[in-house]
Amino acid sequence: MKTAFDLEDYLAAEGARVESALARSVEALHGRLDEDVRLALGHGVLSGGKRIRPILCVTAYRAAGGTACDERIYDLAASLELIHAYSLMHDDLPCMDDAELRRGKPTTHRAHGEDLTTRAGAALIPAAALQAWMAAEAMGCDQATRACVVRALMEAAGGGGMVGGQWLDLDAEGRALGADELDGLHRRKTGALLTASLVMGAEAAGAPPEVRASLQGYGRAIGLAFQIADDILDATSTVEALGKHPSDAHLEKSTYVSVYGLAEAERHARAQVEEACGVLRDGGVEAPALEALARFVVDRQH
Ligand code: GRG
Repeated sequence: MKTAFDLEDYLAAEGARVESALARSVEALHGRLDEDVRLALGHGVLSGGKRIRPILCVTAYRAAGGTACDERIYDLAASLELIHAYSLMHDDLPCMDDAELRRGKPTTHRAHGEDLTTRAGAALIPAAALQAWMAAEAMGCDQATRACVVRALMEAAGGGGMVGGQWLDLDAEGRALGADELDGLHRRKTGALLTASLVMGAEAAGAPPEVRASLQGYGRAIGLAFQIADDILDATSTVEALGKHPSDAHLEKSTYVSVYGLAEAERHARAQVEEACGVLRDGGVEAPALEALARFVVDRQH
């Protein structure tokens, strides 16, 4: 049934533009990396996925009044996906989750080997920073805005964000975490990059501080909701639907399901979605697409 905002169409259209931007990113590395490293990188970057981070970035950009609708905003948004891709490639390595499947396909190291996957993942970090800088420059953002955009991306990717969260996660294997510890870990590991998606869109659009703050608050709330949904799917879904093997129980991880139970975890995720939409409304940000995306974060099947 069609609703006022057709999220399915939106995800398909935006996802296609993100795919084109990612193909440009991989192509731009031609001649700058050994070709076998670039092919491994291409496997990690172009093997599917929901592309939720760049879609959130572009959507936030528009909600904040941004008007560039051409390739440049998608190039900026795709820099987030380059960081996300590297994190999954490294997370799947034998020294971490040792995963064989990702998005229904062999993981990058299963297809290209550990050495090339490690190198390709590392190459993606500076490539993402450079791409964000150059895309913001092409969009006509001034130097201060370009610096804000790249800083948001790198801070979210770094020790105070995703890498720090992953570190805490590895450290916590086999240990029972409390609710606050779990939130702290996932605000960094998963939430930071999702929040940066919104912040980068807002910065690139030159949003006033209250709109930026509202989009950031929305990002923080859906960041947590996204991880709770991820834990629920890991506990309840199938390899076929997820395109990967559930791993939390096998790695003896504390999750939102192990800490709260299934029903309470679902309630907690939905409360975060309501919080996200409330923050938008309170900030005067009128964005049906962002409200629909918040609901998608918890309603998704993979
Ligand atoms: C060595 C300490 C250290 C860090 C390296 C590996 C790494 C950096 C970070 C891992 C971070 C990580 C795996 C976060 C998971 C976030 C998450 C919920 C991923 C799933 O995202 P989706 O559902 O995936 O958007 P798709 O496939 O749709 O792109």
